[in-house]
Amino acid sequence: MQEMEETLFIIKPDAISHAESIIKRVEDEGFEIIEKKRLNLDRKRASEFYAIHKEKPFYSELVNFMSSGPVIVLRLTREDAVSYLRKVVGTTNPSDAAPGTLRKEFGSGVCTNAVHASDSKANADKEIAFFFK
Ligand code: IDP
Ligand code: MG
Repeated sequence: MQEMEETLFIIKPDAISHAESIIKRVEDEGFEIIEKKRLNLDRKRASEFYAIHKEKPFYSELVNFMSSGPVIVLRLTREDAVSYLRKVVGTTNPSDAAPGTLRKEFGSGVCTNAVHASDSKANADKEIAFFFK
């Protein structure tokens, strides 16, 4: 039996109109929602959240996008939550993502890719603390 973990999931501004289907999909995959909130990230909070990417050429595009409208932030739990959710989400670029993944279904570009999922247990802990502690 695998270990219970928590991970952070975000429905990005481009996918907010699909929030209901996305949340249903995540629950159907066996995740439980511990906490959930809808909020607007201002530029400062979005920059802080993605600070790890501040040297990347797409950083300002990403910060603009993430502060362009409401997001829904979810604290999720499941066995093997971090890597399992990354599989459900799919690759960064929706055009490379496997059929059935959330980014394939709801993403429209490498920046506007519908959802965020923590990429490691350590980052999941940090990201959960960023929004919920
Ligand atoms: P990930 O979300 O799949 O972990 P990262 O490389 O950590 O991908 O990038 C964080 C976010 O930055 C992506 O989800 C996407 O929204 C955006 N992004 C990544 N690469 C590009 C790019 O080349 N152009 C524009 N935006 C990008
Ligand atoms: Mg990442």
